Amino acid sequence: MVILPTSIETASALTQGLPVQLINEASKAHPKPEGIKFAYGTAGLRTKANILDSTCFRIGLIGALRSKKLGGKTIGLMVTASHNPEEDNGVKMVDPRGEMLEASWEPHCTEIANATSEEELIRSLQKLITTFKIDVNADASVIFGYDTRPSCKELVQAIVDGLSAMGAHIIDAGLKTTPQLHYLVKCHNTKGTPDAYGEPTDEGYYKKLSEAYIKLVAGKGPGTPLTVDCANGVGAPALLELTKYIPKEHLDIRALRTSTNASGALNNGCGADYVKTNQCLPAGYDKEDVKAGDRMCSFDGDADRVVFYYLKGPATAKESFRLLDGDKIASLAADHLSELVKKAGVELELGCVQTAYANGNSTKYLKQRVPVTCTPTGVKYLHHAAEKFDIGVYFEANGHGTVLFSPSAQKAIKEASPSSPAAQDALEQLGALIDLINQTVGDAISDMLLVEVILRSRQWGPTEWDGAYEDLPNKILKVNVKDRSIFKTEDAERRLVSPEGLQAKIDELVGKYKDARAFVRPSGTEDCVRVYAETGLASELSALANGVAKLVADSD
Ligand code: G16
Repeated sequence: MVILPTSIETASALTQGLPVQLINEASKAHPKPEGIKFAYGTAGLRTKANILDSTCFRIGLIGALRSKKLGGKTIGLMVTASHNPEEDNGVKMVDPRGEMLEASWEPHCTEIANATSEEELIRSLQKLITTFKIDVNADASVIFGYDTRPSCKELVQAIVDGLSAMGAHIIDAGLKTTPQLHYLVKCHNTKGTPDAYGEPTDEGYYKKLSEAYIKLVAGKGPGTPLTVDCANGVGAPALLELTKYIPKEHLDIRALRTSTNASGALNNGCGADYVKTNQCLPAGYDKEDVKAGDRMCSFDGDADRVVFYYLKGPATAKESFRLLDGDKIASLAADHLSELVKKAGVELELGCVQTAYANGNSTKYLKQRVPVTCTPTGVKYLHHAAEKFDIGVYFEANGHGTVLFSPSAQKAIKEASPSSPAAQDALEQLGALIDLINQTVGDAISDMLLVEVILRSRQWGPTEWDGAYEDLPNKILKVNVKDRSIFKTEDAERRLVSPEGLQAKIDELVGKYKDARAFVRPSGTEDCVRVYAETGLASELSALANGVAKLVADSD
C-alpha cells in the first residue's frame, strides 16, 4: 500500500532545506522599520530609499527562491525608482524571459516585505515555498543591476546579503538601464539555445542594437541632429556608449541633462515624466539653443521610457511645444510595421495595446487601422496582452512600451519566400527591426532608434509624424490623500468602485463637458492618486481636471 504524505508532511519536506539560521542572522542586520506598510505596486516595490533596506534584503531571498522554482534559471533584480525623485528607490523583479515577475508572486512579496519579526519572515517564506512547491535545495542564479541613485550602493548590499543567505549564484551587472538588465536576463537564459537572444554582455547589447540600426538606415543619407534629455540618469552613460558603436553620419546625438553625479539633479525639471506631465520642454531648454523643427526626446531616470517633442515656434512660447508621446510612437510604429507586413506578403496580425491614459484620438486613429485592447497601467499587463498578437505594439502614453514579435511571426518572417524585390526588402527590414527592438521591455534607447529608423525611411520630420492625428487636450494631476489604497478600480482602471459614490459624482461632472473623459486611479509607484482628464475644448480642460481632483480630495 502506498502511503501518501499529508499536506503538512509535504510542506515540511519542502521547507526542510531552508537555511533558517542563516536567514535569521542576516535578517537582524536588515530590520524592518516599524509602522511602515510596503506594497508591491505597478513596477515592484518603491518608496523612500531610507526605509527600503529590509525590503531589499527580503527581495534577495525571494529572487533566489524564484530562481529555484524555475530550475535555476537566472532572475533579474533592478534597483531603481525610475521616474521618481532621487530620494526614492525601489526594486523591479525580472523573470527569465526578461518579462516582469509573474503576478501570482506579488502578494507574497508584499507579505514577506511586511513581516514584523524573524519568525514571521520565516513563516511567510515557508508559505511561499509550499504554495509554489519550491525545491529549496535547487540551484539559484540572480543577476542584479542598479541606476545612478546615491542610495543604490547600500540597497544592493542588502540584496546581496539576502541572496548569499540563500546560497544563490550572484551576478553583479553594475550600473545599468532597466531594459539593459532585462536584456541580460533573457540572454543568460537563452544562451546556447536556438532562441539565443544575444550575447549576455554590455557589448552584446550595444552591438545588437547598433548593427540592426545601421542596416536599417544604410543608404538613407546623413541624419539630422537629435537632442536627447537623459534625465541626469543612467541613460546618459548608456547613450554615450551607444554612440561609440554608430557613426555620427547615422546617429547625430546631442546629449543634454547628463549630470549623473550632481546631487538632486535626477529627474529634476527634466526627463520623460516631467515633459509628459507638464507638456513642456525640460527646464532651461529655452537657453539651450533649441530651434523650431528640431527633433528632441527625453528618457526617464532608468531609461525605460522615451517621449519625443519639437517646437513649432519660439522656445519661449508655451504654445510652440508639441509632444510626441507614447501614443504617437505607437501610431508611428503600428503604421510602419503594418505597411512592411503588407509589402512583405506575410499573413500576420498586428495589434496595439494601450491603457486608459491613451489619448482618445490616438485610440480612434489606431482602431480605424488595427485591433486595439486596453489594460490597466503597468508594463506587466500590456506586455502579456501584446503577446496575444503576431506583432503586438504596446505603449503607455507616458512613453513606456515596445513591440513584440511572436515566435511564429519571427519564423514566418525568416522563412518567407519573397515574391518581388520590394517584398524581399520589406522582409529584410522586418528582420532587422526584430533585432533593433528590445522585446523584453520598453527601452528608451531602442525605442529612440526605432523612431529614428521610421522617420528616416519615410523622409519625415517631427511635423509629418505629428500630423497623424491631433491629441485631445488632456491633463494629469496628482492628488495627495491619506490612504490611496481605498481607491479601487475596475474596467481597466477606467472606473472607480470605491470610495462608494465617487464615480457617480465624476460621471456627473464629466457629463457637463463636450467630448470629455476622466478617470481616477491610485498610483502604484508614488504615494498619490492620479487624475486624468481630456476634453474636446481646451478651454474646458482645467475646469474638468481640477473639478475631478477636488472630488477626490473631498472624498478623503
Ligand atoms: C512604472 C511602470 C509603468 C507605469 C508607471 C507609472 O514606470 O513600469 O508601466 O506607467 O510606473 O505607474 P503609476 O501611475 O502606477 O505610478 P517607471 O518608468 O516609473 O518604472
